[in-house]
Amino acid sequence: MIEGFRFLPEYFPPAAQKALVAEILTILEANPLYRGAMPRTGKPLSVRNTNLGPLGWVSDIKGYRYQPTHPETNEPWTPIPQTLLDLWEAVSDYPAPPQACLVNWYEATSRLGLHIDADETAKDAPVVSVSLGSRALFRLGGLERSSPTSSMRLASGDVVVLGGRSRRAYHGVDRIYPDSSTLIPGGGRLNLTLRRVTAP
Ligand code: MD3
Ligand code: FE
Repeated sequence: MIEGFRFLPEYFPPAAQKALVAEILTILEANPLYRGAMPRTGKPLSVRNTNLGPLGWVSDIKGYRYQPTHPETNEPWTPIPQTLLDLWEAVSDYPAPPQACLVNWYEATSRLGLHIDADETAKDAPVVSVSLGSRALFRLGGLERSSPTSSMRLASGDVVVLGGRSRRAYHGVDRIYPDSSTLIPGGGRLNLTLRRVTAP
């Protein structure tokens, strides 16, 4: 496995997962999921998303960027919950708090093609990911699109820390296992990624 990748299975026990899902579902009322689009083509993304924190990652026909407000409500994003700030503090080994929490919502047929995360200027900060709900088949490669990849299932409560070289690695989600969890009413998968966008 590529240097800097840390897998923390079942970091959140079931009761903590339930509390976190409840908190996120409440937040989604004022901070709704929306469907972004691919830069240039405007093709709709397979995954709906929203953000928490002072900055949020947005993708539309004009490009990828971080911005302080929700693109549909034009309101500031809701602050990042304390549980997630505590997680960052515990696992990131980074001297400043995260500025963005991207919330990705996967339905049964959603997928996320192989990509790198390159829109953050704090290049030495890790990304910390939390999976909730249905399991996903996650694929992690290397620094080039042609690098060999390996696959693993991410289950509810799992945390992944992407530091070091893994931060620049290609990765994606090949599929969701829709009936693998009852955590989220109606099924589905939530992935939360904590990010530092600018150097402190
Ligand atoms: C490896 N999310 O939000 S989580 C993303 O399950 C993203 O929603 C996936 O890729 C998801 O950009 C994967 C694990 C993850 C997150 C960020 C990474 C792996 C990563 C950044 C760099 C390298
Ligand atoms: Fe990514």
